[in-house]
Parts: sequence; structure tokens; C-alpha cells
Amino acid sequence: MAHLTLPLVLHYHPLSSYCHKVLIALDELGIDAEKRLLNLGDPAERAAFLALWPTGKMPLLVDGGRPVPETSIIIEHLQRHHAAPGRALIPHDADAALQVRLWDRLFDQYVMTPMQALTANLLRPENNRDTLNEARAREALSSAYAWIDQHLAGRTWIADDAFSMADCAAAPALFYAVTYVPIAPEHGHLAGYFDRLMERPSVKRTIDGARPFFQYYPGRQGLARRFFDPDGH
Ligand SMILES: N[C@@H](CCC(=O)N[C@@H](CS)C(=O)NCC(=O)O)C(=O)O
Repeated sequence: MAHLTLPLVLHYHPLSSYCHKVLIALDELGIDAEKRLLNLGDPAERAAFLALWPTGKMPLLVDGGRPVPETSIIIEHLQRHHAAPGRALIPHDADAALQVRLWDRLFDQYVMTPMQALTANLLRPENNRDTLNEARAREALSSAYAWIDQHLAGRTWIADDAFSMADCAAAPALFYAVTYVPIAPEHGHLAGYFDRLMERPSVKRTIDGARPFFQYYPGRQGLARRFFDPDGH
């Protein structure tokens, strides 16, 4: 009997920002993968996942039985081994590729990280929230918005003329970050970039997949109505 199992399996959760980064990349690269929803709240699932990848961080790609962790590495792996002809998220020119890796890293470190800290804080019992850490994370986001806005002057995408891995990182990082710290009116370049990202079909499809889970997102109060109800009903 023919084997119908796909060689690529992505362990993920539809609400997770880092999972969005890889879902957007899969879509952009024209790659099909079996998506396995991971519930880390379930002790048995958590134990099985930790046996596969001991950091316990998702997403995790499994390619032909071999675990491929860490989103930026996953995307490089996908491009190298599985991308549809003509699709790329990391340019072939070495200097241009370095810019993409730089901005991918900047978004992970300076937008994703404080955004995740704010989510983690909301998951704590109300009487046990860390207000100092919260203030620091909000400040980190405001400061990142200012230098990202400056960098975006005259640009369509963040690191290259074409949509790249860095934009895959930027889309979910900003999507969730703005629910905590909205983009200020003086950051028009960033606001325009945010709208371009949200209009990108790969990003839209990823958000569509997350929509049924938005009710469980701790920062849902800050999520714009248009994301809950894109048809405006
Ligand atoms: N550096 C990692 C970060 C992944 C990450 O932080 N994933 C979060 C979900 S967005 C996670 O697994 N959280 C679960 C936990 O920490 O228990 C990557 O790029 O893959």
C-alpha cells in the first residue's frame, strides 16, 4: 500500500507567534506540511514533545523523522530543501542575506521577546503580576517601534526589496505587540508597514487559522475588531 505520510510535520499551535512566523514562511515558499496541533498544557503531550525537543519551544519541524528546531533555522532549512521553484525568503546574495538575518534577529529579540513577556505577565494571577517587568517590556516595545520606523523610511519590506524571512518574523511580532503598545501616530512608516504585512495573503491566511483561538489570547482586549471579524459583521 502506498505511504501517504508527508515527510514534513510541523508541531505548532495556531495562536503562537513563533508558529505564525513558520506558517507564513511555509505559505510563501509554497510548501505543504502536516500540521500537528500541540497542547503543551496536556502533561502527556508535553512529555512526548520534550522527548522530541528538550527546550519544549514550538514550533518544531520534523523532516523525515529528524527534528529541525528554532524558527530561523527551520525557515533556512525549508528554503534549502523544500521550496517551490523560484520561491525564496533569504536572498542568494550574501550581503543581502545578512541584512535579512539581522532584521529577523532584531524582531525576535526586541519585539517578540518583550511582547511575550507581556503575555506571560497576563497569564499570572492578577495579584502576582510583575509591574516593573511590564513597564520595562512596554518601554522596550516603544523604543523598538521608534528605530524600526526610522529604518522603514522609503522601504516596502524590512530588509530586502522582496518580502523575506525578516518580514515573516515581523508580522506576528507586531501583530501581537500592538495589542499591548499601539503604534503612535508619529510612526507613520511603521503603521504603513504593519498594514502591508496584514494585507499579505500568507499573513492573512495565518491569522484566519488563528481566529477561532483569539478568545483564548490573554491580550485579546487590545486586538483590533477587524481581526476578530474581517467582514465587519
Ligand atoms: N527561539 C525560539 C522561540 C520559540 C518560542 O518562544 N515559542 C513559544 C511559543 S510562541 C513557546 O514554545 N512557548 C511555550 C513555552 O515556553 O512553554 C524559536 O525561534 O523557535
